[in-house]
Amino acid sequence: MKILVINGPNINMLGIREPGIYGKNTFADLLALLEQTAQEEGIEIEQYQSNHEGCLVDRIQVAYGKVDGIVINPAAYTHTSVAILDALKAVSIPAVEVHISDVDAREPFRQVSYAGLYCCKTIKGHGLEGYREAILYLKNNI
Ligand code: CA2
Repeated sequence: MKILVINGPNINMLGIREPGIYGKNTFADLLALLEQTAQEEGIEIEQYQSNHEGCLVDRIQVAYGKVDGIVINPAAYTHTSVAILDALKAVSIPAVEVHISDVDAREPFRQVSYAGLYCCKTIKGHGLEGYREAILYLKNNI
């Protein structure tokens, strides 16, 4: 089984500011968690992070026919990107949306998710652990 984990803009800056919202963990900690999860679960996990909407769309398209599931945190593009929603629909790969923070408890604009309209599950407010939960969900449900 192969899972692609996609992260949007500024996720690579985790741990640098706003620890009250996103926690103290860094992007390197997230990469370590993904590696550990892959080993423990005996699955292949590839990760991709970009600050650019079109690059995220391109990466989703490249996954067509090549991965079994997608875990995606589109970050700020969650709330704006019809292009990412359309890319997910186009490749039709089972996907789970992850948000590190509890977006429902934040500004109203963060309570809209375009990617979430496609995803079969959304995990929010569980910190980095949410990525592990999303991977396990895909492993057990696809
Ligand atoms: O909670 C999440 O995972 C978010 O997707 C994170 C995004 C935010 O725009 C979404 O509304 C919710 C932000 C990514 C990280 O942004 C940083 C901001 C300051 C310092 C470090 C990272």
